[in-house]
Amino acid sequence: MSLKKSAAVLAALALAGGAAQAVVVDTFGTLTATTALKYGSVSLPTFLVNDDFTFSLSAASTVQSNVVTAYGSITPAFYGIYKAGPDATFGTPDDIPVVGHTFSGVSSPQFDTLAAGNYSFKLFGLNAAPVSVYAIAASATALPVPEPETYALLAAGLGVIGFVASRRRRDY
Ligand SMILES: [Ca+2]
Repeated sequence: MSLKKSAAVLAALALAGGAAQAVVVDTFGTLTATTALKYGSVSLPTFLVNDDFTFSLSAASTVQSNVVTAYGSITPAFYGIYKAGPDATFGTPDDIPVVGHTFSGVSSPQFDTLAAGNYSFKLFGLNAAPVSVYAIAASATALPVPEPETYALLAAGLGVIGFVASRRRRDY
């Protein structure tokens, strides 16, 4: 089964079970540059993993995340980053998907640039073993904020380019 098909199957399963409100399993709190780990487990084969891990960003950041199966097998699996939406509550229909990552068994670190705000990692997957344990690792690095001098330099640079361009037009 291709990744796209796997994601479609998972999305259908998630919708089928969507009547039940998603339960916030755990929270990272405010993500920082220090990598934080959260664990989840599932103990029934073919049972759908549907876990939420909320986090917040105090500034626009690059978020690094990865889901690793520590024991057993959760495959196929999908995790997305969602915003809480206008009602500020996770697990309700107005949640806004920001980005999604699919993996089968083994995943690789993902990097997403996000604005300041409240988010949730939403993990969907099928347990393919009697017992599976997974870990989600996440950290955030604030994006550099340009200093006023940087803007002044940029404006000066653009001015010089404009001056040179106008001189060239006059020369020809
Ligand atoms: Ca919501």
